[in-house]
Amino acid sequence: SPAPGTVAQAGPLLPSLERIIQQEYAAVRLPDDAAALDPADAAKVRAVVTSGRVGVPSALMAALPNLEIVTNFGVGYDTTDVAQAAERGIQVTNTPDVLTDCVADTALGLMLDVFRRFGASERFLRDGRWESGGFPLTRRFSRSTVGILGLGRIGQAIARRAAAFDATVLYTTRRPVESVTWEHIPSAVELARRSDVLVVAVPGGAATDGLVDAEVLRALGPDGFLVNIARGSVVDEDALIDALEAGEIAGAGLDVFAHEPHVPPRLIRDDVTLLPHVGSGTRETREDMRDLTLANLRAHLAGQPLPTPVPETAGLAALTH
Ligand code: 8YV
Repeated sequence: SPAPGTVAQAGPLLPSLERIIQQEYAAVRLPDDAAALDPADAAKVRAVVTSGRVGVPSALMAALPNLEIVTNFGVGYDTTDVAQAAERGIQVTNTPDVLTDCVADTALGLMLDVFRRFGASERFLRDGRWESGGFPLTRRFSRSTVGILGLGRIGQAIARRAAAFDATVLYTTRRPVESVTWEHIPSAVELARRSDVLVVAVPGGAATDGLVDAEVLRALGPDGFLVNIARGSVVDEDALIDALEAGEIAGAGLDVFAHEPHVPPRLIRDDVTLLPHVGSGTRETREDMRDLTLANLRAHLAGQPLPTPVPETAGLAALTH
């Protein structure tokens, strides 16, 4: 096994993952502030295990001169500086596929809840309000039009589930996806205009920052819902609050926020379903994510091909070895 200090941990991890990397590799936890890193310790680090919550941002990566790989627990890796990684020949891996079902299930749960208001109606019952009258009528989800922004693995899994509810599925991506029959809509504004619910399923990062802005929300309209299971950064959160307060959209279902774990108090409304970023949070999926994170780490340390490198660094192995 590699010398102590070779494998390091950035940010908190699933407890069983932390335990395994401590036992197998004597992994050390890096300080949250890159400036606090001891240069001798930093020079030992060849692999960092992290999650989307913390990642390996520019300053931390720059402080690790011998870094070879970042194994990210999570499919999203927008917190890791992949541009610097690609530049320096550092591999980055993530955990695609294993969490697709649970994240898509979460999207469906949020969609059903914003249309049918199960959470709000349960609060109504618990508050003892049923005795004085029934809950107001809600909206039908089956046979609605579901617009999906981004049609990767998770977007497609959401589309298949929505299709089982006899929904009309539309999607927006930069280029139409060849292998699907759902209708491609070239712009997010047009997608929003045509949809009863707009579901955000694009990766986070600079390319999608603020993609769902005031104009998209206005296009969604007073009968339209927004669901976000991707990254809070994709939605202009202030514009969303304004749209909700002005009645420009009907409601929202959110698993992700711009500044987690901070949730703006003005978002805590009866027409918004709020979840504390639990999309992938089942025992089964988190264990699969842990195992895939470890499989990438072990493959790298054994000089084997990586199971799930991210596209930005996938070609590097061939170039540098
Ligand atoms: C994780 C996620 O909970 O996979 C992702 O991109 O957002 C979630 O599955 C998160 O990355 C863990 O911190």
